[in-house]
Amino acid sequence: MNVLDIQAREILDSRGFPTLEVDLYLADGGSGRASVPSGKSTGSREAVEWRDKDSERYFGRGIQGAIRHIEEMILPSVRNKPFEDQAAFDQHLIQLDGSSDKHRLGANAILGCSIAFARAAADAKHVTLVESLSSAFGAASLRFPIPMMNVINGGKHADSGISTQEFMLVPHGCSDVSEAIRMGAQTYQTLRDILELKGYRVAVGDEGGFAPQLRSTVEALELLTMAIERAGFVPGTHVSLAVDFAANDFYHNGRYEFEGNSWTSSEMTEYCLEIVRRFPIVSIEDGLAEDDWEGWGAHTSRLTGSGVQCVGDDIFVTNSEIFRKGIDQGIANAILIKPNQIGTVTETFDTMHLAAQAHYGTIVSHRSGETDDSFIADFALATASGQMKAGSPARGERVAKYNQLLRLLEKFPHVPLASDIYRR
Ligand code: 2PG
Ligand code: MG
Repeated sequence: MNVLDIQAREILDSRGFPTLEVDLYLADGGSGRASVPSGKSTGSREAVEWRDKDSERYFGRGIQGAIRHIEEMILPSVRNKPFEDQAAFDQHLIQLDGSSDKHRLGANAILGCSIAFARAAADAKHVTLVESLSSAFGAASLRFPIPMMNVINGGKHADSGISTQEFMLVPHGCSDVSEAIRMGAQTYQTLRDILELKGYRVAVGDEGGFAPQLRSTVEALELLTMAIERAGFVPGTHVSLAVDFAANDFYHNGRYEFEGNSWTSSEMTEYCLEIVRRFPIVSIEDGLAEDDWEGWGAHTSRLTGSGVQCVGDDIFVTNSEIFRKGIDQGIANAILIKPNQIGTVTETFDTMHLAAQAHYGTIVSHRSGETDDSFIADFALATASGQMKAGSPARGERVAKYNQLLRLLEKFPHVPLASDIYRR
C-alpha cells in the first residue's frame, strides 16, 4: 500500500480542547479518517501527546506542531513508499520518531496516522474495518465486548466532590450486545429519576455520567444498586457495577487521601474489599496508585481472591514492557487498553497479545476527551476484547461508540457477547 497524501487538521474534542484529525489517502484509492482522544487523569508513563505550549492559543493546548510534524516529517517519509501492512507502517512511524515515549513527533500525530492508515487499508481491500483489524491482530474468533457505562462521574472528571472517578454499570446477564446496551441505558434513565426525586442535580461530568454532590462513594453505590433494581433488573445477575478509583489522583506522600481518610495501601485495599462485600461490584480499576507497586501485589491477591476483576490502567499505560513486569510480579488480572497511551495500533495489539498469553482480561477504553470517532468499537470487536468502556449512554461522543456496536451487530449477527465477568 502506497500513501498518496495525508491531511491533518485541528478540531475540538468533547471538552472544547483542540485535538487532531487525520485523513490518509492511499495511491490505489483507499482512504481513512481518524481523530485522536485525550485523557485528563493520565498515567505518568503514557506516550506524550504533542501540545504547542503557545499560551496565546487554547491556553497552550493547541496541536499545530503535531500537524506540522505530519506535513513536514511523516508525509515526506511515507509518500510513495510501499507498506506491506499495518505493522510495517507503524514500525516506520516509531523509528521516524525515535524516542521511547513518542515525544518528538507527538503520540497524537503518530496515532492519528496509524488509525487513519488502518481505515484506509480496510477501504483499499474492500473489507470492513473489523475484518481488516481482526486479520492483522490474528483473532481466532470475534466477540462483542460487555459495555462498561460510566454513569456517575467524580474525581478529576466532575466537581461532584466524590474521590472515586468512575461508577460504571456492567450489563452482562443477556445474550447480545443490543440487550446489554438497552439494560445499561434504562438503568441510566432510572438513576436520573432517583437523583431528581432525592433533590440531587442531574448535570453531567466529562464522560456524560451524572455529577451529583453526594456524601460518599458508598452513597453512590447505594443509589446505583437501587437504580438497577428499580429498572427491573437483578443486581449482580443482569447488571453489575464497576469502579475506577483512578487512585493516582488522591495518592500523596504514600497515603491515600480518600474522602476524609488518610489510608495506607492495605487500608485502601480493605476499603475495596468492604464495598465488594456490600455491593454487586465485579471490577475495580486503579484501586491503588501507579507508583505503589508493592501495594499492588497484595491488593491483587486480596481482590482476585474475593472474585473481583482487578484492572491496571495508569500502572500499565498499555505499554507491553511495563505490563510484562506487572505480569511477572502478579499485579492485576486485567488491563485497560487505550491506544493513545502507547501511540500505534500495532503496539496496542502487542500489549493485547501479551494479555491473552498471561490470561489477563482486556477492556478497550475511550478517554475523557473524545470525538465522534468510534474506532474503539470496531477495535474491541476485532480483538475479541471481553469488555469496552466508553462512558455513559448519553452525550454524542460517548454514544458514538455504543451505536457503532449496534451497527456492527447487524453485520455480525452471530457473534456472541463476551462472558468474561470474572466473578460469575
Ligand atoms: C480512565 C480514563 C477514561 P482519562 O482513567 O480510565 O475513563 O480517564 O481519559 O481522563 O485518563
Ligand atoms: Mg482509569
